[in-house]
Amino acid sequence: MIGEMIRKPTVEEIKEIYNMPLLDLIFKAATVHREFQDTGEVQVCTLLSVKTGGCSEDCAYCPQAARYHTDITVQALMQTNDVLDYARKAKAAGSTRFCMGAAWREVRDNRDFDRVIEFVQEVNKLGMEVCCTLGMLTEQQAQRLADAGLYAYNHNLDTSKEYYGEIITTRTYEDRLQTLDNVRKAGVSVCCGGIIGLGETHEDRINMLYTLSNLPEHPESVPVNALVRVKGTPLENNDKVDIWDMVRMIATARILMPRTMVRLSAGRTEMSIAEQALCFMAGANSIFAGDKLLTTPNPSFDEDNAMFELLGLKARKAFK
Ligand code: SAM
Ligand code: DTB
Ligand code: SF4
Repeated sequence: MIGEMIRKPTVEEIKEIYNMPLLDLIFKAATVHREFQDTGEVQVCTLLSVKTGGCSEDCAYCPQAARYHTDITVQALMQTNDVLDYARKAKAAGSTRFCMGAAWREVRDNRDFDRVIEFVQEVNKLGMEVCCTLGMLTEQQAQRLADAGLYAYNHNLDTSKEYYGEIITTRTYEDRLQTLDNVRKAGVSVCCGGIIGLGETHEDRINMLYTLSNLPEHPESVPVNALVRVKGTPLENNDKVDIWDMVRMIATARILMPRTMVRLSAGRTEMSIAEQALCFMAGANSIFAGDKLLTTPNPSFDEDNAMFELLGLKARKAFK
């Protein structure tokens, strides 16, 4: 079974892959990667937090939740021109996907949403893949974003269904799945993944991979984030994510979802080039570039360009 393209794997099958001896797992993932993807290419995405902090939710990892006392500066929704300046700079630095994030529980049908629609229209005109992550969406809101030119929507499951309640209590796993369904129905590309390092077990990670790979269609992209431990959040004292756990997670995702872009997401500032190279070897083929994620640091464009040069990687073209 291992090595075949498994469309809807069982938990047992995923467990078997996830628990392979590490070097065999990396080899298997690298083989699948070579069969289904162009291994010389990495998708370069840039994030911008268009509305920062003051969020009503209680996601235990998040520096933007109003109830935790973190060092971020709360900022209302940005102006269109400022967003466009940033998108142009990202494009000039080699980024092909621009993802706008808002610290909202859900989208509301108000003037702020009208302005986000304008962001989407304008960034789309720059020839970049436009992505948003704005919290929960109805089908109508997803359709409005799609009509404005939205290419992808990011909405993470974050962890397993079983562990979810330990991390977030202000919304349910079912809410998340409903939004993913609404995005899919609007014909928008789905970006959905999770975080490791929240205190979850290996079983939770396997269960999250089960949910992701058993969605009606595999997400087009799966971000794998290592927890960024932010002072003031309940998880600030968690252990640093072990690089081998990151590699195991990426490799399993690659084998389960061969056609998906697997993104080495948050946590790269704490990884060496050699460690990131292992992640690419294990099937990661996308990163967030630019010196900030949403509110926390990320390697600079220059550092990443030097890494690409060293590893012989090229940025993937938009809309491929
Ligand atoms: N508010 C919207 C939502 O929660 O869907 C969109 C923005 S939210 C910040 C997007 C994602 O960022 C979260 O689902 C989570 O996976 C990730 N994230 C937030 N804080 C993080 C952290 N400290 N470390 C790693 N990933 C994080
Ligand atoms: C994703 O999976 N990771 C990105 C993006 N999707 C929105 C966000 C990472 C955020 C890390 C913490 C911060 O910078 O605030
Ligand atoms: Fe709010 Fe999103 Fe952060 Fe949760 S992850 S607190 S919903 S910004």
